[in-house]
Amino acid sequence: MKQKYLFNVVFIILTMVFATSVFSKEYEIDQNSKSFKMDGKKVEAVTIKVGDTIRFKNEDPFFHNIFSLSDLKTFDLGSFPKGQSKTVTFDKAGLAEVECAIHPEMYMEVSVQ
Ligand SMILES: [Cu+2]
Repeated sequence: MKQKYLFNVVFIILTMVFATSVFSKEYEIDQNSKSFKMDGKKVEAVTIKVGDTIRFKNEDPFFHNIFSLSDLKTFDLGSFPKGQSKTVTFDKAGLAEVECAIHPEMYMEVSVQ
């Protein structure tokens, strides 16, 4: 009886992991000319789904430090140079404001649905 319960728990966890890996997407948002860009175009807001990941990639010849103080997702990626990237996975629905600690003019919103 206990073994069957354990089996079911493991099965459910594996199914969830599989579903997340198949259906979640990774978006790349570049830091370029002190702007957030996606596919070469400046973005001030993006809409993603719960479970999706954003890869923040620095394409500028100087450091950026991407962070968010939002209730939805608080993170601080630290300073990183050109060519490096860091990822953030958004696991709840809501709105996150994303900024750069070095360049106050950099700002974008991530809407997680
Ligand atoms: Cu910056």
